[in-house]
Formats: sequence, C-alpha cells, structure tokens
Amino acid sequence: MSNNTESGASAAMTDGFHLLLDALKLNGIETIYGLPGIPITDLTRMAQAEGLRMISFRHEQNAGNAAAIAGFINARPGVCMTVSAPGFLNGLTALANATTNCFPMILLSGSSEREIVDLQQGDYEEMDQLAIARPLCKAAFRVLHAEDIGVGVARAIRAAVSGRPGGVYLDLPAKLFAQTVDAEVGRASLIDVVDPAPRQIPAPDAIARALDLLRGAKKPLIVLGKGAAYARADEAIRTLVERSGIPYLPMSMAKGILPDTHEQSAAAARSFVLPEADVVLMIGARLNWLLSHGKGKTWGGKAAKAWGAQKFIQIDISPTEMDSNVRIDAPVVGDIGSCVAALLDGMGTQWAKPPSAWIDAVAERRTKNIAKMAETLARDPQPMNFHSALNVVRDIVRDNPDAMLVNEGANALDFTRSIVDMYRPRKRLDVGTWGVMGIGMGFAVAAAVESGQPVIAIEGDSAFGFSGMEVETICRYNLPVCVVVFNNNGVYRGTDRNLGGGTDVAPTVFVKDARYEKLMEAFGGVGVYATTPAELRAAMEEAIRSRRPTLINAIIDETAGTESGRITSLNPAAALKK
Ligand code: OXT
Ligand code: ADP
Ligand code: MG
Repeated sequence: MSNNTESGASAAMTDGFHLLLDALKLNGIETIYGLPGIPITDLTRMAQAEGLRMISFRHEQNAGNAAAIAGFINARPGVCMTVSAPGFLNGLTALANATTNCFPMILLSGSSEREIVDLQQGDYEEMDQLAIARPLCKAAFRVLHAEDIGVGVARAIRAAVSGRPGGVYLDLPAKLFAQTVDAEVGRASLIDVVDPAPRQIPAPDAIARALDLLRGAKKPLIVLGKGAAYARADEAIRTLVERSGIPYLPMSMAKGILPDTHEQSAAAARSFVLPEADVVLMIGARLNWLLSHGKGKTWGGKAAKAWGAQKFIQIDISPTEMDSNVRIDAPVVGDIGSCVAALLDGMGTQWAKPPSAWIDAVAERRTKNIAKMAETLARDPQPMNFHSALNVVRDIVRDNPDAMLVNEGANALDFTRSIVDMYRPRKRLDVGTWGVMGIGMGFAVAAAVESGQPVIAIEGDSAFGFSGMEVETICRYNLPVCVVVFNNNGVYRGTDRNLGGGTDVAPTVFVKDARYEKLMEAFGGVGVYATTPAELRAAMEEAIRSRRPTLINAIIDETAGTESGRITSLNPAAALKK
C-alpha cells in the first residue's frame, strides 16, 4: 500500500488489518478459528491472503473451543476471532471455559466505536465488551491505535501462556483496522515475544521438604492432572513414576502421559488408593470437585484429614492454588518440567521403592477391577449398550494410539474414560473442569487441524447436539474426523416419563431413533447407522482408513444410562433421598 507525501514521493503504508496479522505471524500463530462478519470480514479474507489458515465455523462457541484446545495441544495460545456483541458473547463461553481449564487462548473480537458505545447512543452491535470479558478471563486489553497493535498482541500472548495459562481477551474497535501507519514505523512497532512462558524454578528447600515427606511414606500415591499433560514434561514424569515405584492416578485428560496399561497405573483402583494413601503427590491437578476437594468419604472420611493421616505435596505453577481446599504440607511452586527435574535430582538413583505391602494391595484391587471390567466388556447384549460399544472403541484406539480422542456426554463420557485406554500424552480431550457440553465438534476440528491425526469423537446424543452443525465445517475442510454418536434417545437415557402425565415427552427425552448420520451425509460425508458392535467396528475402521468425515449413529440401549453418569450424587435431589 502507498500514499503520496507532501513532496509528492510515495511512502509505503500499512494499516491495522495488516499489523494485526503481521503481529500474529511474527509470533508463530498459523491458524485462526473464527466466524466472519462486520467488522472482521475483510480481516478473515486478508488472513488467508497473508498465508494464515482461517478455519471458519458455524457458531463462535465452537470456534472458541477449537482455539482453546489448540492452546492445550500446542502450549501456545490458540486464537479465535469473532464479530462484535453477539458473536463476541458466543465466543466468551469458550474463553471462560479455557480460563477455567488453564488453556492458553486469545479471543480477538471486533467491537463498535468507543465514542458511541460509551455514551450508549445505540451503535450497531453496541456493547462494552472489554468490561464484560474482564471478569471471565485471565486478562483483557483494548487497542485503540494501530501503532499499539504489536504491544497488544505481545501482552495477550504473555498473559495467555505465562504462569498459569488461561484465556485473554483483546478488544479491537472497528476503526482500528482502517488506521494507516508508515509501514516502517508499523513494522518496528511489532514485538516478537521472547520466552513467553519463562521457566519457574522451584526453591531448593521446597524440593527438600517434598522429598522428606515422600521418603517417609508407607503408602504414597501420585496424581497426574491435565497441567502435567500441558507441561510436556512427559519423559521426566515417566522417570519420576518409574524410579520412585509409586502408583499413580491419571485425571481424565492426563490419561496417556504414561500408557494406561502401565503396571503402576492405579486408575482401576481409584476408590481404593485415594482413601488409603498416606502421602499424595499432586502434579498439575487441583483438589477441586473432581477430587472431592481432598476430603470427605473419597479420602477416607473426616478422620483421615483431621488426624493429618494424609499429607499432600503439590506441584503447581500457581502459588495461590496451595491450601485452596486442604492443607498442603509440601508446596512446590514452579513449572512442572523444572519441579520434576529437581525432584529427580534430589532422589538420585538409589531411591527406595514403596513397601511391597502397598504395591501388592494396589495391584490386587487393580487386577480384580480389570477382570470385572473384562467380564462386562465380553458380553454382547441386544440392543448394544455402552460397554459393548466401547469395547470396540477401546480396540480401535489401542490399534491407532496416535489418534485424538474427543469425548463428551454423561454416561458416554464416564464409561469412555474408564474403558478406553490411552497410550500417548495429550490425546484425550474432554469436558474438563466444568463438565461442559458443547466442546465436541470444536475440539474435533482443532484436534484434526493441529495434529494431522485422525480424530475419534465419542459423543452422547445430547452432547453432540450442542455443536452438531459443525459437521458441515468438518466436511468443508475435509477433516479426518469420525464422530460416534451414542444414541440412547436422550439426556442420560431415553425412558423418562412426563411426571405431569401430559403429552409432552419428559425434559430429558429426544425424538426416538433420530437419524444423526444423515446430518453428515447432507454435507457429503459418510453416515452409518450401527446397531451392533460388528457394524460399529467396521464403520470406525473404514473411517480411520479412509480419513473421510464420518458420523456413526451408534444405537445404544435407551435404558442403559444412569442419571448424570458417575456424578449422580451431585444432583440436589440426591440429598433429599439420603
Ligand atoms: O474404584 P472404583 O471401584 O470406584 O471404580 C472406578 C475405577 O477404579 C474403575 N476403572 C477401571 N476399572 C477397570 N479397568 C480400568 N481401566 C479402569 N479405569 C477405571 O472405574 C470406576 C470409575 O473410574 P473413574 O471414572 O476414574 O472414577 P470416578 O469415581 O467416576 O471419578 C470421579 C470423577 C468425578 C473424577 C469422574 O466421575 C469424572 O471425571 N467425572 C466427570 C463428570 C462430568 O464432567 N460429567 C459431565 C457433566 S454431567 C451434566 O452436567 C450434563 N449435562 C448438563 C449440561 C452441561 N454439563 N453443560 C452444559 C453446557 N449444559 C448442560 C447434560 C446436558 S451431561 C448432559 C448430557 C448427557 O446426555 P448425553 O446424551 O450427552 O449422554 P448420555 O449420558 O450418554 O446419555
Ligand atoms: P485436572 O482437572 O486434570 O485435575 P486441573 O485443571 O484441575 O487438572 O489442574 C491443572 C493445574 O496445573 C492448574 O492448577 C495449573 O495451575 C497447573 N499447571 C498448568 N500448567 C502448568 C505448568 N506448566 N507447570 C506447573 N503447573 C501447571
Ligand atoms: Mg444420551
């Protein structure tokens, strides 16, 4: 672009559109997930022209979820771009969810003109977006001048990935894009962020304290969370587990850091090890609801904690995570890679393994549960149930360990988590900390785009409905995604009755025998209606082989599910029944 100067000479100019794209490119951002419209339509076109990959969605929440999980997969911020007010709000749920899950993400949103918004004069899509985003994300910034775009993007990147990762909002009023700047000045204003997520080395005394506690343990346990998967310290974590000989429990998205078939995995003995352990080493996992807040029945009842019978060592990058639910006896604050390396240094090579009584007890419970599970999986009921269907998925994932697995639903989630073993890190992507439905197709798109690997999405029929229209996106970009809808005719199951006796079906019940596979066929993908494990197996194998967008409508016994899956007790009415 060039403008005539007063002297008549031509000076190269740039503008807000290009400065933003240049700033992203300079920092290694290759893909933008978004949805065009005023004021960002041209920005999305220019992004393609400038060599960025623009993945355009049907609803911003799905684009946001895609960006969030791209952040988790790559440990770099995933970027989502939305239009003002309604588009921004659609993307905001994903930004808040990313922040809750500690995924680095940047939501870039066009916004309306400050002068009009602030006087509430009724601008097109008027909304004070910055104020609304701020409490829902880790950081929020607005850029008003094209010369500040470089700083705005740099601040967003640092805020998203440094310390505890999270979601960042960057507000870009429409006028910014058309501002012009001398190209040389513009280029000089951009920042190539140096060391965006600096290592945080733990204090030596914190390491010594943790090792003292671990050394004295009779029944130690390691809990691996999704922070451990995010940290990409896979080798160090494996060495720590194996050298220490301590049984470990992977949280859902930590499955696969070590293969689930590892002999030290205590996943199949969860309800035994949590209350029994005397020293628990938490690595990148929070003692939130998913771990019963570190107390109560799951952990051996009141007595266990009150008597200090259970001690906690916690490795986390966020110092304020310590003592959030129970006393942390040995806090280790730092990045997981550095902390685990320091623990390994301190342990040396002659570390004594835990007492065999503990190892044997865990192994016994594990073997018993695995045998029980094998028995259930071997059954072949008519109609197909969660177990017989997941027995197929389990084999397919075992045979394709690099495939990405997306998973949401209630029973469809909980049974998949315990039945389908994972073999590699960062392959299992699910509803996370909030247990949120709707991540499915956004995660599946990003998993395919970012990894290039086949994606298997195991979806409850309700869960699928939250993002189902994105099968068009999957077909449009011809992504190797195999969606399996576990169709049990409703939320949890399909047999509930209208308690008022009217003609409306119960709130949890859907149209019977819905033909979800036709949705995929409508856009040129492959649709399969599967009523038996053999049909499901053949369809999944073909989907993986062909890499064609596929939706398998897996018909599951509508009576098979339980209310809220494994978390029935969290329903308020459960308290009334006690
Ligand atoms: O030790 P024990 O004996 O206890 O046994 C455990 C393990 O040891 C054992 N195990 C094994 N055995 C043998 N072999 C192996 N390999 C093995 N591995 C494990 O198995 C058991 C269970 O193990 P697990 O899973 O590790 O242990 P547990 O006790 O379950 O762990 C506790 C938790 C809390 C960590 C775990 O349960 C967990 O992670 N839960 C997550 C639950 C969750 O997030 N659920 C989703 C939310 S539910 C609800 O809110 C839904 N909504 C509402 C809604 C939402 N969420 N979002 C939005 C935006 N709007 C609305 C809706 C609408 S779900 C839902 C839709 C549901 O309908 P669908 O049609 O989609 O789904 P269906 O139910 O399929 O119909
Ligand atoms: P899960 O749900 O699997 O238990 P959580 O999301 O509750 O996991 O916990 C993840 C934790 O990991 C968070 O407390 C976060 O601060 C921490 N974390 C994330 N990345 C790192 C890292 N690189 N180093 C240390 N801690 C990290
Ligand atoms: Mg269902």
